[in-house]
Amino acid sequence: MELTLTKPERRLYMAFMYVAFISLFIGGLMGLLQTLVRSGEFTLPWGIDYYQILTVHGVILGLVLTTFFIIGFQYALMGKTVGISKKQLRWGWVSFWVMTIGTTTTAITILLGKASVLYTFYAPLKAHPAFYIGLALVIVGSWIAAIVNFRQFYLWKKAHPDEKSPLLAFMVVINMIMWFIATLGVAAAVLIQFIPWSLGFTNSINVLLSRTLFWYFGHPLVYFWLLPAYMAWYAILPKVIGGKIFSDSLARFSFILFLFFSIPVGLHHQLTEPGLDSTWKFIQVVLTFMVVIPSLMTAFSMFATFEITGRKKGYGGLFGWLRHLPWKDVRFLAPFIGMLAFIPGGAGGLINASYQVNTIVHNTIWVTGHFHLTAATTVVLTFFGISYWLIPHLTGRKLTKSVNRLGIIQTFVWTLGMLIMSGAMHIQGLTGGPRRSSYSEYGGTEQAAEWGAYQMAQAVGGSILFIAIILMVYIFIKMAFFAPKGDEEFPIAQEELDAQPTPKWTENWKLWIAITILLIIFAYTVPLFDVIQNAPPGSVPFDWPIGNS
Ligand code: HAS
Ligand code: CU
Repeated sequence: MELTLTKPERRLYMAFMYVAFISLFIGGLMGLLQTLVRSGEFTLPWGIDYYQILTVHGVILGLVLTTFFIIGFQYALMGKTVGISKKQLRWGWVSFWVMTIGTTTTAITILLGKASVLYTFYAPLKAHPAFYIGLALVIVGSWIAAIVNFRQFYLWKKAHPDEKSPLLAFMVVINMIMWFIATLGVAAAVLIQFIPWSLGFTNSINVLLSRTLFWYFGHPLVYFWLLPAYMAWYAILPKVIGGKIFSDSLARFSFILFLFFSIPVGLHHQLTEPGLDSTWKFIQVVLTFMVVIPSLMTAFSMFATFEITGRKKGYGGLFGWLRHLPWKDVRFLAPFIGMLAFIPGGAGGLINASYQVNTIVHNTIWVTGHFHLTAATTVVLTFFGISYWLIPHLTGRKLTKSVNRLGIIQTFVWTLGMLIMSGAMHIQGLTGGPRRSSYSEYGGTEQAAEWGAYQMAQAVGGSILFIAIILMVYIFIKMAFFAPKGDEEFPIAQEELDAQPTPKWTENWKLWIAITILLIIFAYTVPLFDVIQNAPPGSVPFDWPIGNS
């Protein structure tokens, strides 16, 4: 059963989208500037610091664009499948404003040059207290959204005692449980460590503890981005291509596995860090390979959906089914290219996670290449794919042929830019090129010319990407304000009529949360205990110089 979104609802969901697309523009502009600086051909004007724009880029795209888009999209999915009450809607607005005030506070500190600490805000880099307070508000706002979603789901379950929950609502709840448990780590670091330290109440900070708490959150953060894309792949794309959901149970089971294995793996970002025992690093490496499984299940499920739908339409042969796919429909094309990008993107992830191999790529610009394939291509192209129907649906307009065509061009421009930029990053990373660095020269060695070429390629890719961003912002404005009035479909796929019923155990929430917590306790108790117990006295009692300021 699908519900109709009311006018007040649509306004709330659109509010999140406005912030998301404004962020896309600002963050994308910073990305362009970064690649230009790294090319060695351009110096930032007005004394602006490289690390300042790098911080804007990471925070605005990695944390703000994603969180706003995801929470807005998830609210829309919940409104469509289980409904939202007037009271919940009010709390929805509270979540929006708390997040927006937090974002603004953080943004101001970065723009004033008081928080050039990058999106990971590693201590001993120190920002103005308002930076951390703003971040804390964004997290609190997202918690309010999580609680609203849980409540929506709970009330629906109570009203429909013997029915299975709508798949998309189930997925949203999983993602928000994961997010809630994960953000406890970063909230602890911010509230207990960073805020007192930046206010001057304490004059030292346990660096390793803060980084460990950050990555306890940082890995599930990337799955918090990925899962909404998977929601669209599992439950929306089949409708767009004229098919059915491949397997409701498989989709639910893969999300449950994501809940279990997304969190107890953060140490794979700290494999080269001293002070953490290698046994526990190894254990988390093994758990990281566990979290690959639900992605492989997803790949399998996507192929199956495409093939079954194609055969039903009468396309035979080994690859005949590829031909039936609606290549000219941007709602399909953009996410599909996202999937393609995830093949090398995921493979790169496996390389990163392979413990010793990590020493080759860690802290090189290879990692930047990796997350521009996964986050900035797989996830972002899927989010764009969603926007092409969601924005007009929310504003009561139509996705016109010409916007569709522009969207296809946008998708290709984006893909081309990312191929060039991310490809050059991967290669330069393998030759040791550092990440998080404005270095554009490598003093007098034979690598100078080679790196110069890669960095030039990154600037070319970055410029192409910026054109794609301008196109996307234009498309957004068009769909939000100028497209002809009409009713754009909110595509939600159905199961086959003769599908096997989904087993009841998939909704054993208490058990899923208990297993999740047990796995976290198992993976993190000893490492955290070590880090606290063996902290050097008075870890870092000075202000770290930031950038070249
Ligand atoms: Fe990662 C670093 C390991 C996935 C994002 N990652 C990062 C950072 C970010 C990030 C932002 O182990 C940098 C953080 C920082 O600032 O330091 N990553 C992995 C692994 C996976 C993975 C094992 N990462 C992601 C995703 C991200 C993301 C998803 C964002 C959305 N990553 C690492 C590690 C590091 C790391 C280390 C630390 C590196 C270091 O040293 O600092 C896995 O989840 C990947 C599994 C995925 C697959 C692919 C399945 C393919 C599918 C597509 C099917 C295609 C179809 C179409 C159906 C195995 C589902 C086909 C059609 C045809 C016609 C062919
Ligand atoms: Cu990770």
